[in-house]
Amino acid sequence: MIWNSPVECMPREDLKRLQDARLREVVERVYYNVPWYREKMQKAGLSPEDIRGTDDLHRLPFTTKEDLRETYPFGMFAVPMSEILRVHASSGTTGRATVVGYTRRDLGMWSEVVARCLACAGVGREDIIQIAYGYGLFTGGLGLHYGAEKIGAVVVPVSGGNTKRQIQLMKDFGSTVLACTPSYALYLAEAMEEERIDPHSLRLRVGVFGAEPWTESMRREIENRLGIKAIDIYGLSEVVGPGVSCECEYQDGLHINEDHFVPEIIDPESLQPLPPGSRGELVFTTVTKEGLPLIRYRTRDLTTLNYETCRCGRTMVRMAKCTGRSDDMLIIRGVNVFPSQIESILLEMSETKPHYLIVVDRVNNLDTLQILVEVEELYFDKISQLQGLRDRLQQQVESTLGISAEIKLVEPKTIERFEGKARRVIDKRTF
Ligand code: DLL
Repeated sequence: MIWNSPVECMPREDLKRLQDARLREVVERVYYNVPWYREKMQKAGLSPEDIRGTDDLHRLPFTTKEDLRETYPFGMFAVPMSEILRVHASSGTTGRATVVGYTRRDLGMWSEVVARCLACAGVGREDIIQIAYGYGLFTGGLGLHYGAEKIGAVVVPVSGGNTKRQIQLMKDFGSTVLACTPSYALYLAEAMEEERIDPHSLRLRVGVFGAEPWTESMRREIENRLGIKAIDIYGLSEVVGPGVSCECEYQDGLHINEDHFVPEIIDPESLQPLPPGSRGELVFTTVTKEGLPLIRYRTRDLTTLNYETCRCGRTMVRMAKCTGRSDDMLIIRGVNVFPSQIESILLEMSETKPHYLIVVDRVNNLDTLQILVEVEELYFDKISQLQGLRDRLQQQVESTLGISAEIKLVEPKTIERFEGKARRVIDKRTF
């Protein structure tokens, strides 16, 4: 079902006109209400009238997470605090949190875009949705919550963690939809196997997974183990939280709610916009937000955009699954390495489990790469097989990444599990 077909299937010329008008409005609002933006625009020699539509986007200054940190906590809000109804915050790996404020209209818009995403994922009012994203300052729990209520599904607001109870509720309530991080979905699958619960005996049919990168092979793994359709949902707190984009039943790119969030792809080095179809860093301008409107916010997520109409009928542009960020790339012995490349290799092997840890270090001025990976119980006692497996993994990593790695096969369940976002890389180097 398409939640808002007049918008989601709008002819692209009409959409462009809508975006142009909304962009003009938001530029004017930030210019007059956020001193930080006014200063930036003045420095660039721009006044609001110079921006007539999305074709002028490239003239505007960028906004980064660092900018939000510098103006912590509320320095970039565009309305008085009396207009703000809720705040969320994103922890980030280092430094201060970034804080996001929502007005009543922002919260309404957020529920609307999440409702669109859930409908896109095939979720409807007959569904029982178990929300196992964390509730609290993180946007996952509450973001999914209000969107699910809007479409009229039954919401089970269980939040993250307490795996045994998650499984119990899934059984007792007959949850049909699971919303959590993909790594937690795998963890749940594993816990079910341990408790000898056949996931296929549950009513679960769809997973709405996001908040961290995951590969196509991980999708296949989750779909097979849980017997569900695994849908990718994307978002970031600064822009709104979950609901920025989501896959439809064709799982062929995530439809961006473009009437609210205007995307661009830039070269993360030169910062120049890239032509349609190029892979680069995703940048968003929020054209309707009131509390914290953002102009050209650099997500650091790497993707491509596909403007063709989807088989589902939606005209909203699709972004490819994000499997890397312009800043999670590791440079090991001068070679660019994406953790997702390593994950794909591990998931291709039937003997290994999708639980791994990448440890990067520097010994005698030489970078080292160690990959710890759990081995299926079945294989763990067979030393000769383990040796062979280690050699194969080593070769595979070397031929894919172009650098060698030390593979350490570890016993099942020895690598730390996460209820939220998984931390899979430890970089011990000091630069
Ligand atoms: O993770 C919002 C969210 C909650 C999205 C629940 C989906 C579901 P942040 O904590 O601000 O917000 O983290 C945002 O997480 O820039 C991406 O790098 C990454 N990310 C989020 N969704 C995906 C996804 C939430 N589906 C950052 N695939 C983003 C890959 C994702 N990366």
